[in-house]
Amino acid sequence: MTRLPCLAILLAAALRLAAADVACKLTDQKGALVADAVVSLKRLDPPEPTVAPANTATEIIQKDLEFIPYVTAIQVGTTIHFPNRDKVQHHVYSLSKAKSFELPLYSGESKRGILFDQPGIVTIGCNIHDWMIAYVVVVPTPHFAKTGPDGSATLSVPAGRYHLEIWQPRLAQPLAQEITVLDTAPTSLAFTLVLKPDHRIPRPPDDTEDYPY
Ligand SMILES: [Cu+2]
Repeated sequence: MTRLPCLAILLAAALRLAAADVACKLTDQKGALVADAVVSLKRLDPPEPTVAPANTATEIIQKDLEFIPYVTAIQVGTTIHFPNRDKVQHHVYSLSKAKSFELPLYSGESKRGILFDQPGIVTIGCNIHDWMIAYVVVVPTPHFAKTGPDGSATLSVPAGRYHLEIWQPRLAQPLAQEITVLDTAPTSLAFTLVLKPDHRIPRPPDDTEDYPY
């Protein structure tokens, strides 16, 4: 009777041991390190059961008339809250196909969180301050990471064959390829992304006067 649980524990331990690091380094066409890129790995083989997100909620704050962070990566099924840390009101919305919603003018905590229940890219804006923008990358896998200023993202995944995808706000289309992760050695991957110019709307020069926060 105790055998089965023991086997299950051994199997779980073996699967954990089989996890391997996948280290990605991203540069652009000029050789500059690329931050705010989301790397995701969806396992193709062996098939992976659908799992609920490890973190079911996170937040994107509004501070100094900006959304922070600029890019957020989440697994499908995660809720995001949008607290307003400014003295002025914000009107948060999205018209994206993967999630369209609206949080009419408010201060402080948002009355409700938004559940992101479909994979895709969701662009978040503020109706009052046109330059405020944030992106939510909703991925159908528990394996994802965002690059920091060093252009690096490391994922720890069980060995197997994966569909790798990279998204970044200035990438014309996501970069995708198949990779095989072995548990015998870490995987190091380098990517050169062809990035478009940054088309973000600039803030007004005297915004502190017009928008006292
Ligand atoms: Cu605003």
